[in-house]
Amino acid sequence: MRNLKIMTGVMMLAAFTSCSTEPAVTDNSKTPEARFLEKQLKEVAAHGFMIGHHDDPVYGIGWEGDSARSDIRSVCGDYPAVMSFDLGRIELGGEMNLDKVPFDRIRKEAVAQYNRGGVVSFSWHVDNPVTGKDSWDVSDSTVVRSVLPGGANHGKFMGWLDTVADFLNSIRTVDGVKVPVLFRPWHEHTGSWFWWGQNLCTADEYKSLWKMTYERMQEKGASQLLYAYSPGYEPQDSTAYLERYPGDSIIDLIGVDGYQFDRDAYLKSMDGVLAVMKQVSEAHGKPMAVTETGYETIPDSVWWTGTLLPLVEKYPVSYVLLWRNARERENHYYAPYPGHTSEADFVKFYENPKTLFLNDFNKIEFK
Ligand code: BMA
Repeated sequence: MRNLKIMTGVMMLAAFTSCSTEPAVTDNSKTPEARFLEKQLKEVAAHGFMIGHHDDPVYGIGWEGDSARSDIRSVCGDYPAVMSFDLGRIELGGEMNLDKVPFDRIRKEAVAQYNRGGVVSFSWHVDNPVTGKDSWDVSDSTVVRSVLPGGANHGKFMGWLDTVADFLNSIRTVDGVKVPVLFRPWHEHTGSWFWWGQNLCTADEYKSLWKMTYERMQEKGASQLLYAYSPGYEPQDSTAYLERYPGDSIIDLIGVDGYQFDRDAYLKSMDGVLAVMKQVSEAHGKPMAVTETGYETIPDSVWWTGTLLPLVEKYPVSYVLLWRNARERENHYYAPYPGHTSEADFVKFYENPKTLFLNDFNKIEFK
């Protein structure tokens, strides 16, 4: 019965389309490039999972600002298929983000990554608009409420959103095409370490923050954006995972941010949340990804093939993104660099057919 209904529907739609002089219905809320990125994110998991790295081409261990350099490429010969950057402090109008990366450089690298066929994502560690301190300032639990319509900081915050939209709209190819990006604000909200976190606002306030963000981006014409929902690994059932989900009409990809401290605890939490995400992904028709992960300094020489690969390959994950290789903070890195003890294992990980680096990703033909 169900199949019969679907067939009838398909036939009616085909008949309507062939008789109609109207162009085929398209999703005008997204540019063609954003729609193609959406397709890639959905279909890539049938081939394997892309590898991503935050701030990959701008600095690494022992270097900064070199042209076309990447710790990941230095180790395995290829760039990560996904590169992410952070917008934190763009709202203040400065030239550099919170990690002292110039926004001009970020723009250039985002275009370069798009031109080489890769994927670009942005997080936003936005300052606390009430106290003027950073994202991690959780001293006041009325901040989200205060930026929503009617709140004391609403006007100021809309200006901040405009700054983000203007920057993202300025990331264009030489032909003027806006580079499609996966925007990932309001992340790790299931913990309480950011001013938009679990104990700092209600579920309704959090969802309103998303809706307001999305609507402002649309008003500003930033229709090249896709949106990622990225809780931490705290939720272990779909009710908890979706407690603050802003809705299918806003979100394009569901994610999780989770780091290893203790191996067993990491595997248990990640397995739990990834199994939940698989159900949510199927029920909501959204691709899923490990939007941030890693093991700081990688003090396990076989972590790549001994922990990360066996964990992730069980699930239909589109990408796994490693956090940054800080050049200004000792022992704060998540990808190997030449000479690191996990280098040989990372090369094995790279050679595994399931891991998709830039060249692997470029070989996939998207239907
Ligand atoms: C954190 C750390 C910080 C950094 C922030 C934003 O996880 O890496 O040093 O400032 O992300 O990139």
